[in-house]
Amino acid sequence: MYPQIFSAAKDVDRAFLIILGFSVFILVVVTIAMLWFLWRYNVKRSPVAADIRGNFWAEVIWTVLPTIIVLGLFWTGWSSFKAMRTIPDGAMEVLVEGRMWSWKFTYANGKTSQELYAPVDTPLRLKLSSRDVIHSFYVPAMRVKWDLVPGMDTEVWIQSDTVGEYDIFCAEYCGLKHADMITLLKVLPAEDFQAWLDGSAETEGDEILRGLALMEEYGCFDCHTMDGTDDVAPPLNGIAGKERLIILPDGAKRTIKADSHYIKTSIMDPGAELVDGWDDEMPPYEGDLSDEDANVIVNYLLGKDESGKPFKALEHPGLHFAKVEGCLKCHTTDGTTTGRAPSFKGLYGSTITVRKDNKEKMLTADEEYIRQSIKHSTKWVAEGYVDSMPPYDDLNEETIEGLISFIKSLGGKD
Ligand code: HEC
Ligand code: HEC
Ligand SMILES: [Cu+2]
Repeated sequence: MYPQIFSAAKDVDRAFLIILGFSVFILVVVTIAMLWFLWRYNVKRSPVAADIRGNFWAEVIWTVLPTIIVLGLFWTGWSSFKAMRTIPDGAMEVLVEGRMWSWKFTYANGKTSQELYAPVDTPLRLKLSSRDVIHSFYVPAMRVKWDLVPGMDTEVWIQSDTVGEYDIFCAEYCGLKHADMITLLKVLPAEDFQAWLDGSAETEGDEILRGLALMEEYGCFDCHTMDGTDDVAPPLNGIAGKERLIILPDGAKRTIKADSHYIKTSIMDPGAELVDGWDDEMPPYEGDLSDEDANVIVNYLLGKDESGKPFKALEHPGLHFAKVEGCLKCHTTDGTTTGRAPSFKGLYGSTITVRKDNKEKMLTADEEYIRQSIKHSTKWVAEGYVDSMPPYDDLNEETIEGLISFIKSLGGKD
């Protein structure tokens, strides 16, 4: 059995052991009685069956005794159930969203993650909801299993007295990749948890997302793309190590390699090292962007985390959204198909056949169609697929824009 790390779960184990122990005891008693009757009332030993009618005490015993036993078993179950269902006041709230086929955890400060982080010795109130079909939130180490039913808000609570990592499963068959709905409950010391929540201790994915979020916040993508195409400014993907011909304020030209110093100067004081061929249009971010945030962006553009460890080469910002929102559980980005959903590659601008009820029509996958498909406000379903995509109508505009531009960057069929 998993270790006992949750006080309320200890009662569950106790109820389980009492009921199991009692069942084994009854099994043994009944088996012994049966064997004894076989031997004692064998036709050789008692050729004539006794005809017994009515026995007050026997009837009292077989009515009262089982009633007591059943009530006792009920009590052990009930008391553990009550402990699991009584959520302590002031428990930390986390929203748990189940969707085909991943989990999303949202904390009070708006931070989201795909693994459930929790501080040790702190009760968590988990508010469960489902985006699409019925899922079941199952944490064996907590002895907690509760259904997520679309349209119905439910909650459970957990608390761990030990730091560690524990499995989380979906325990309700929810379609093809149901088995992929595995993630971790990561119980951290309180300070580490706070640091994680405030975003200063980073995992690879978070670091990428922070750089990305900052760039979005400061409007960098209004002028720069991340997919190699020119906008009013040079694209920023793959900038690390690129040779740049720059113009210094005195008009002199120089060729340099884009390192962290250059990138930071380009952000804080763009006029100081202007890229040849581009206008001096970028606003200086000196004084606006804090030094720390600027470093996060620089690292993001260099493809390194804070400690200088490289993370996978810079990708299109929308790809991160696609990963975080779970789109890639069903869609691929390389033109292959999982059979579950059309690939994003080559989707943009392609002609596709969609159907609704028995009607069928051809249309071009333009921006608007992609946007509606994501929000799921069309009930038109791509030919050859079933309508298994969950609606994403609560994504914010930036995320949707990012997803659309990512799908566009993967090109059209023509
Ligand atoms: C108003 C449009 C605009 C905005 C907003 C903008 N930039 Fe720029 N950026 C430019 C232009 C134009 C250039 C090329 C001229 C130059 O070097 O200043 C440039 C150059 C750069 C360069 C050097 C690129 C190279 O190829 O060498 C970097 C790095 C950069 N910007 C990062 C950022 C970041 C990070 C942000 C957001 C914090 C941002 N930019 C916001 C217009 C913009
Ligand atoms: C559970 C699997 C699943 C997930 C998760 C999923 N999709 Fe889909 N998606 C589908 C299926 C199946 C279709 C085709 C049926 C239809 O048109 O509704 C589809 C269709 C689409 C289409 C229209 C493509 C076409 O050929 O008509 C777009 C665009 C799209 N999805 C984008 C997304 C984005 C963006 C996300 C993440 C925010 C996402 N999907 C998440 C299953 C999924
Ligand atoms: Cu599920």
